[in-house]
Amino acid sequence: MKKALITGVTGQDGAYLSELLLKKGYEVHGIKRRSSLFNTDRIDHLYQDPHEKSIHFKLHYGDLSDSMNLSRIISEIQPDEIYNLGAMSHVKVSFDTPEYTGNIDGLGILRILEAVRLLGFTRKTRIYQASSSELFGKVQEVPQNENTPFYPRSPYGVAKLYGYWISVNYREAYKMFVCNGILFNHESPLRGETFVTRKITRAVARIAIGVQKILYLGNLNAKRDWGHAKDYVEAMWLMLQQDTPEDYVIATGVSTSIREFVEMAFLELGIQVNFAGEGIEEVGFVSSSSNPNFKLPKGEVVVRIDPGYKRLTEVDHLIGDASKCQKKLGWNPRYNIKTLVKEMVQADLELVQKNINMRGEIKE
Ligand code: NDP
Ligand code: GDR
Repeated sequence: MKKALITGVTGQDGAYLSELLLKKGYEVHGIKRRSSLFNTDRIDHLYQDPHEKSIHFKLHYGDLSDSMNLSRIISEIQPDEIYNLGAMSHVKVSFDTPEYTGNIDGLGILRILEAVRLLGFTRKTRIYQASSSELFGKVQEVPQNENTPFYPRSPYGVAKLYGYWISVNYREAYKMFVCNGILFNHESPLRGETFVTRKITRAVARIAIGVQKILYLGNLNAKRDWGHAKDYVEAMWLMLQQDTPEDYVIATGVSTSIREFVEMAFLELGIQVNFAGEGIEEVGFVSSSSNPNFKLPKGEVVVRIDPGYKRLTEVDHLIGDASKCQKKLGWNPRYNIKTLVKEMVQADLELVQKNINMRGEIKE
């Protein structure tokens, strides 16, 4: 039975990857941070009572800032594969916590690489590093592929740049099996609520039900290549099953603006939203509402701009060319932007409806 270790197991990708590896018959170990509240919502359905005899899913306390903790866990498990998904993953927040972001997102993978090397597992353990389309940052060419020059635009992007290159360096210097997955944005109903897609789908559901009035957003012009996390974790696994370690861009090849995403999400509930005005005066308003369950008055303003959500340096346009991965790994996404939006809006609607009590109040 193969053993995998996942950092960031409590995150969106950690949850989907755990499910995938368990289905494939792996023994899965995850590193979770100690927190004052439960932080395992996304993986609670995978939990197995540690008192049972044959357990295939185990959690270990740890942190990417703690080399000794990582070394001990790796030495105990002796994993065949390590997926380094742990990160301070919010681009805007990285401007507020640049040093911490550098420590975790940049040096975290170095600590893992060194632990594997010093423990003598360089031939045994294969490593996946969660690199990002944020490496491309300022648009140099469209679409972006494995040869597009990097130009990160945030402390997050710069930290991930270190993570990318140190992974390449250990592969070349020590002949370790390390792959960078340069993944474009991928979303799902498990996406954190402060990333823009989830913020939108959650707000759309709440506005439709009547428990929220306005969705405040920053830059509506940015374009992203959005895929589904379920598809993307499969690509991570495929990278580690090849004969040679390489880096791969994972993307859908379709980009959508934030404004278009908002329109699509409202439309999923039969609400047509149009935009008018410019800059921080721009608003999104209801132009028609066809679903009798979600009747919103025509002309009602439901989207406004809050400049506080804008970034000091923005990444304007990301669209990936995943032809290498399609050719070499045989990977193709099952979801497209329409099916992604549909699944996210419907999941958030269900969640809001479930959380409304008999008196019509919402419990968060
Ligand atoms: P999430 O934010 O959902 O999950 C991040 C995970 O990292 C959480 O489990 C979090 O734990 C954990 N973590 C944070 N800080 C530490 C730390 N100091 N030590 C150990 N673990 C820590 O991110 P995603 O699942 O969306 O992304 C997974 C990885 O892929 C990240 O590295 C991200 O940067 C990268 N990436 C993501 C893309 C995307 O579109 N989703 C695209 C490209 C790259 P906790 O639950 O306790 O906060
Ligand atoms: P991103 O994702 O920065 O691409 O990083 P995010 O969803 O945060 O932003 C996407 C775009 O939306 C614009 N935007 C807003 N963003 C947020 N969060 N909140 C808002 O209110 C808002 N309004 C407009 C942003 O300016 C941006 O242009 C994600 C993360 O998962 C990273 O970890 C990962 O590496 C990259 O995707 C690929």
